[in-house]
Order: sequence, then C-alpha cells, then structure tokens
Amino acid sequence: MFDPNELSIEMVQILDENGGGDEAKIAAFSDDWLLNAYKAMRRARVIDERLLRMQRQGRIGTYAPFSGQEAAQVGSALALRNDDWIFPSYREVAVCLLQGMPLEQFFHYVQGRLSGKRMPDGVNIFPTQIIIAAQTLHAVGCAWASKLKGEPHVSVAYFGDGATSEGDFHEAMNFAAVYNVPVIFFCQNNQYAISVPYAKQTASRTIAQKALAYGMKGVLVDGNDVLAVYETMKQAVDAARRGEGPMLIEALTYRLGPHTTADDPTKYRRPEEVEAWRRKDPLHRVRVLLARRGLWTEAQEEAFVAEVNAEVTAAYEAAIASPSGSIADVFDYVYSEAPKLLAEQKAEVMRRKQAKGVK
Ligand SMILES: Cc1ncc(C[n+]2csc(CCOP(=O)(O)OP(=O)(O)O)c2C)c(N)n1
Repeated sequence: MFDPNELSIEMVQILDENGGGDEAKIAAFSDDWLLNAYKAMRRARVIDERLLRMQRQGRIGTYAPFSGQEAAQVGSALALRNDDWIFPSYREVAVCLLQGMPLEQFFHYVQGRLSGKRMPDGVNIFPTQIIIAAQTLHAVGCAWASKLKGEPHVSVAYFGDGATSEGDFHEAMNFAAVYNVPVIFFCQNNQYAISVPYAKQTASRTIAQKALAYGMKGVLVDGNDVLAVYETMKQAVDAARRGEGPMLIEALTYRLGPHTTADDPTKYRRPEEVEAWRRKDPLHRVRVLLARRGLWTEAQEEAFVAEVNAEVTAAYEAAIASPSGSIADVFDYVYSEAPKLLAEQKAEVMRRKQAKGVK
C-alpha cells in the first residue's frame, strides 16, 4: 500500500529569511550575480507598486499584482536562455520583462490595446493566458515541436496553485511525461486562488508530489529564495535540454497584495498571516546578504528606485502617445472571414458610433 501522508518532500532552500542559510552554497554565487538578481527583483517591485497605483488613478485597467513573488519569477527566469519559450499567466510580469518584453508593451496590454498581446519579433513569449491552466497544454505542444524539429529550446508554463485543479494541467503533465518533451511546469503556489485557500484546493500535502503520478520528477522549492529557485530551475532546464524530460517545480510563495485590483483580500485573509509572510519578503533577505558583502548602500537603493520610476513614467507616456484601439478590433480578429451575425453586429456598432460622432 502507498500512503501519500508518509511521503517526505523536503523544501529546497539556500538563503533563509534572515539572509543566512547554507553558507557554502551562498558563497558560490558571485557578487555580480547577486546584484543583478536583486536589481531585477527591486525593479519588478517598483513597477508592480506603480502599476497598482496607476490602476487606482484610472490610468490602466484591471491589474494582477505580484509583489511577494519576485524571487520565484526572477530566479526562474534567470535560469533560462532568452530563446526559450515562455507561457505566462496574467501574473508573470517580472518573468516577461527579463525575457525581453518591453515595459511599454505591457502598458499597451493593461490599457486594452490590441498591440499589447503581440510580442516584438524574437521575443519568445506567448500571449498572456487568462484561462486558468490552458497555457500548460500550449507549452507542451511547443516543447513537442522543439523536440521534433531538433531545436534546443525549453518551454516553461507558469501557473498558480489553483491551476492544478484544472483538467488541462493533468492532461499536459501526462502528455509531457509520456512523450518526454522539454517542458518545465513552474507552479507559483501563492496559497490562494482568489479567495480559495490551498487546503480547499487540494488534499495533497504538496503540489510537487503530483509529479509522481505521471512518472515525472517534482521539486518543492522556497519560492521566496531567489538562489534556491535559480539553482532548482537551472537543474530542471539543463536536464530538459539534455533530453531528460519534463519537471514540475512548486515554488512556495505568497501573494502579498490582492488577487487583482478588483479583489479585497481582507475578506479572506487574517492580517497576522500577511504580516508573517512580509517577514519572509524575498527582497529583504538578498538585501541583507548584499549588505554583508558591502555591495549595496541606502544611497544606491534610492538612486536605483528613482531610475526605475523614471523608466515607468517614460514607458507609460510612450504607450499613451501611440494610437489607441478601436471598437472594431473586438470584431476583427476572431475569424479570418466574419460570420454574417458578427458582420451585422459590427456594422451596427459602427453606425451607432458614427451617429454619436465618436471615432
Ligand atoms: C478556466 C477558468 N476558470 C476560472 C477563471 C477565473 N479565475 C481567474 S483567476 C482565478 C484564480 C487562479 O488561481 P491560481 O491558479 O492559484 O493563480 P493565481 O491567481 O493565484 O496566480 C480564477 C478562478 C478563469 N480565468 N479561467
């Protein structure tokens, strides 16, 4: 008999919440690597906080903040090559920025412009997926194509804990393992699917252990430890590139803010819980480590934050200066030839717009 409660899955951690931990492994990370990772996380946090404020000011539409999840996103993205394929959900802004998405492009997306979903040529990021878990199947298909064509790319599906309850996730896992394709399933377990807590999502102790049923390797990693996430992801990506098959990574983390700007998390989370996770902030521990090595001062922090704020303002201004979308876009890009009903609806909307004198 097999008792899942007897499974012992240890969480990979290198840098603990106080900036200490496995000193031998920490020493293997160079000053440059640490500074680069910290700047990517700080940049992401500043961008996230600005976007949240911009939504409140009515400058952008609904937004899904990711503060608290920077280490999971930055650590995993730093382990990739920039020609690997990314299949993001709506929360992976830090991953997309590191993989080459221009910040202005993201403003197009959150302002509802058609151009927002189309990445520049050479940026291997699929359009943001809103349908929970659907991108897991797309990633497997892409990885299978890479394998058949003999290309060296790895595909990565990013998703949350809630996505593991969808059929798509299980179909994707099964197919990936059977066909041994170079795909990584990267689950950011931020412990809530909107208001649904982990305990109501699954009876499995970990998400990582779900890999077992598919004959795939699974790993649980401290998602707030950028060093451990990087190391884990690097091993997974290198193995997939060598043809050793897919892997499921569960990065245990916490969403510090609301699910989206339309959500009020105080309705379903206790303040003490949020406070406990604030003490595990992924940026804080790296900052402590940088200070220990004498690499980063308060003045450098201030200058860097000002630089990112200027970058955000410039990207926003460039986006609003570009042509905005039209209501016609809603009708034009679903079918190559519009069915009769859709064509009639479009004609009516355009007639009404003209009657009102709007463009
Ligand atoms: C198939 C599907 N069902 C329901 C929704 C509505 N919905 C949007 S976000 C969300 C929660 C997803 O939670 P999780 O997968 O844990 O990701 P997180 O938002 O925490 O990053 C749900 C149910 C959806 N977008 N798609």
